[in-house]
Amino acid sequence: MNHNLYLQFQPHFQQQKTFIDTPKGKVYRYNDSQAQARRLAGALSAAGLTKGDRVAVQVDKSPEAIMLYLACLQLGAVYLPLNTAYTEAEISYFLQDSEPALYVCRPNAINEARTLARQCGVRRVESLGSHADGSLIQLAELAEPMQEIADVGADDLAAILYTSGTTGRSKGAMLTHGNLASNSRALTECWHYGAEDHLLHALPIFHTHGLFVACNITLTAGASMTFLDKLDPEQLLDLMPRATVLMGVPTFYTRLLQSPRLNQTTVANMRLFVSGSAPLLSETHDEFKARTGHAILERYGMTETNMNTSNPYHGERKPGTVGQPLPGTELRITDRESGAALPRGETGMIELRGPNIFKGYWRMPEKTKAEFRSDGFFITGDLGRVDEEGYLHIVGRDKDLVISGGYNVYPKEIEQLIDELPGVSESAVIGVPHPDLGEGVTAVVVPKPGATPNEAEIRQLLSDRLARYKQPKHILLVESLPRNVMGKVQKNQLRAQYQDLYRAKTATA
Ligand code: MLC
Ligand code: AMP
Repeated sequence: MNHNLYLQFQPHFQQQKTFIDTPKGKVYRYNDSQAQARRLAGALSAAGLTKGDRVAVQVDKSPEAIMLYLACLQLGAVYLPLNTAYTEAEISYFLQDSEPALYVCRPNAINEARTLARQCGVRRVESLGSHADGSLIQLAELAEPMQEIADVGADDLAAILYTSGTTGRSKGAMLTHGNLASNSRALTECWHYGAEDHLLHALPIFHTHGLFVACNITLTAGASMTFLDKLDPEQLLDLMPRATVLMGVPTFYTRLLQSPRLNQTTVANMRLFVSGSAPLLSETHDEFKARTGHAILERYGMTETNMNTSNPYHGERKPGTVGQPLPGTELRITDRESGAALPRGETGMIELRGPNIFKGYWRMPEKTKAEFRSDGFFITGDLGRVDEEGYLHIVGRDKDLVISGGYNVYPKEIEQLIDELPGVSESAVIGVPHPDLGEGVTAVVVPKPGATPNEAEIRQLLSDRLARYKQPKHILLVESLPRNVMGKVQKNQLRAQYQDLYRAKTATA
């Protein structure tokens, strides 16, 4: 049996109905989108790509990028989207690690991309722009549309998504056709997603949330969506009268709440607001409910696991919780060290098992092994407890991770770079409460005796090596870092000490 995720979307591809539209009124119908995806698959195939080949993609958000994703599925190639904010230094690592057969970049970056690809041993580079432009589109115009759909097993790779690690080295999470297909079916069912739904899509399409949750369930249900380049709350409010669903990270909701236009009338046509990727504050949930009458539905996911739990569509959506396991997903809370299951109500490590859980980290068998229990449960690194009604409360993280505006930032990666500066003795990067982004990346730096590194110098060092969103919003110079008796830096203490750093500042500090 062919388990290609593409087959789950195929029933809708004959239709003339809208798949994606844009605020400027451009419409991409299902049948036309499939035709373009087939031409792209034909172009990839003519270029020699075949099942299992990686296609690394760093392009601006566009419907054509989704068609490229569909083309990769059809061909059985492995789609590997990259954050548009990544610098050349970061991309270089991903290209070397994943060894793609093709690197697709933005048209205006083609020359630098070719040089980089050559250095990384990637033989082919094409471009794709956000105005249906780029060399890949030209190739597709000349290509023989591909008709056949690659025969893949449920366990074959559909995508690799890189996620930073606590060691500072990014890991490629291998997601299979079975992972993506099962998760989008579960979400479609749980959120009552149907062909009549219209999603406001303002998330990036290089992460699980904007690509797999948003696009895969739209495609599974045969629904439609408006693609917005980025979050613009006023634009969202303009479009709400003709939409039914919004998916966002918590920053979407805190920013929407700042607009006086957010009220019951503006949202009258909407049936569902979904939040995830970072904790939604109970106050945000309550304030949104008071203003609009809608209880935001919070769910919990991870790059490695897709979506795991969700508050119910019908029934109570409890603020501060991420709901119950999705159908087919098993959840348990364990003792962090021993792995023994804990009784309900106790706080411990969140572990998960099910068809949604990834296959492992790309070419990192040891790391993969370390994050799974012998009975197949994945150790998330998130700490939580399950209440008497079966709702999961995420109470913290065992991993050293900052989530800023829904993007994961691993302190180790930044600390390693800062520590390279000759005048720096050591550093600790922490996340502290930020009114707009949830957590603000903050660097606490200890200069070497007699040295006087300044903030500008540190910023300069980071500027072309780290994506902008990873760069500290604040750099604090201190004499020493607090340590426990074992010599370990006490980040909790630092977080407590600087908890009001951004509170007094403006929302965009
Ligand atoms: C942008 N900037 C950020 C940032 N986003 N800084 C810190 N954290 C962020 N998240 C910086 C830019 O570099 C720029 O810096 C300045 O802020 C303004 O940029 P912008 O492009 O205008 O930002 P904006 O459009 O306002 O974006 C903020 C945002 C966006 C929160 C809307 O970051 C976003 O869409 N986040 C969603 C991330 C996401 O999709 N996560 C899902 C991961 S999947 P400067 O200095 O140049 O001005 C996952 C699994 C799951 O977690 O469960 O879903
Ligand atoms: P990522 O690796 O980008 O997929 O981020 C996954 C992490 O985001 C999880 O391990 C959680 O720590 C966090 N996360 C996702 N959804 C939620 C949520 N609803 N509440 C709290 N944390 C969340």
